[in-house]
Amino acid sequence: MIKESELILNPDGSIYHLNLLPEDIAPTVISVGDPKRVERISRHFDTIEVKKQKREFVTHTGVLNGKRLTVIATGIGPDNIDIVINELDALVNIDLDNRTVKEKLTSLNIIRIGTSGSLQEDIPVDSYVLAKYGLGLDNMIRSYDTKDITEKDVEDAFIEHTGWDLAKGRPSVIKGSEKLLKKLSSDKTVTGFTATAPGFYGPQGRILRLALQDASLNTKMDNFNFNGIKVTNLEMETSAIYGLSKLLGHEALSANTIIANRANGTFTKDPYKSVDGLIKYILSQLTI
Ligand code: R1P
Repeated sequence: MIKESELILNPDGSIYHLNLLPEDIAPTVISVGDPKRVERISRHFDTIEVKKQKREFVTHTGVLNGKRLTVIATGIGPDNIDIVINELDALVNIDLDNRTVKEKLTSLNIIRIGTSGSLQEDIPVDSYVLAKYGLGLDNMIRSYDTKDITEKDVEDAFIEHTGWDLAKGRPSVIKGSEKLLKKLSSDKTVTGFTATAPGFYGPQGRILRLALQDASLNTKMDNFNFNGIKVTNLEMETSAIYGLSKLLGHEALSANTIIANRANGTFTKDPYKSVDGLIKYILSQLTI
């Protein structure tokens, strides 16, 4: 039995941060960073049956073309992903009344629809990058036992190529869902290797007033190549989603629209249009 201090429930029996009951979520969950993006997705649904929120964790569940879908906002960063993926998993795989892990486990499909910066000049703004791999620079996943889920040879090559300072933790390389990558890929998408940073400024090489620990890291990242695998883009959630999903037995795939190209300094003309394009694309691929 999992103690009250470890599996925290609200007075109505819902899970602590997400404020959701098991029946509130669908087998396919779309995660987004921005809470306002939830409505931009659920407006396409034919019906919406659940609208709940606590803090930045806004959730809508409904049906589109006969398929039940949940869309949930994670807010920004890998620390929030730890909360969202663990609590989504608890909703399907822990009996909340008995506080015990269910015998028959459920695997969710988790698809991130996010925004990101490209590191490669040839991946221009408004491209849709589907991450075959996530590169975790954030270390969140290292609180768990990761020995069976990481691509250690790629990690070692990245550490050596960049001269990575291990005082920042050990980068992790984790593969996304092949099944979802196949389902969501088309001639409109780029298959990528998405790096997840633990912050927006220094951790992504942006300088406002503070000097960086390694000012040439982004350049070294963009010319890292392991057997044809190049780091395509930088954001703040993908690798954490991949790590926890893999450990818990869920299928996860991250789709990001490129709103900034860090290699040539360009920014999309219209970020909302860029995001809406990716939303429509993913919804249509999911409900074919
Ligand atoms: C930073 O501005 C935020 O935008 C990106 C980053 O991953 C980070 O969460 O994604 P979202 O647009 O999904 O939030």
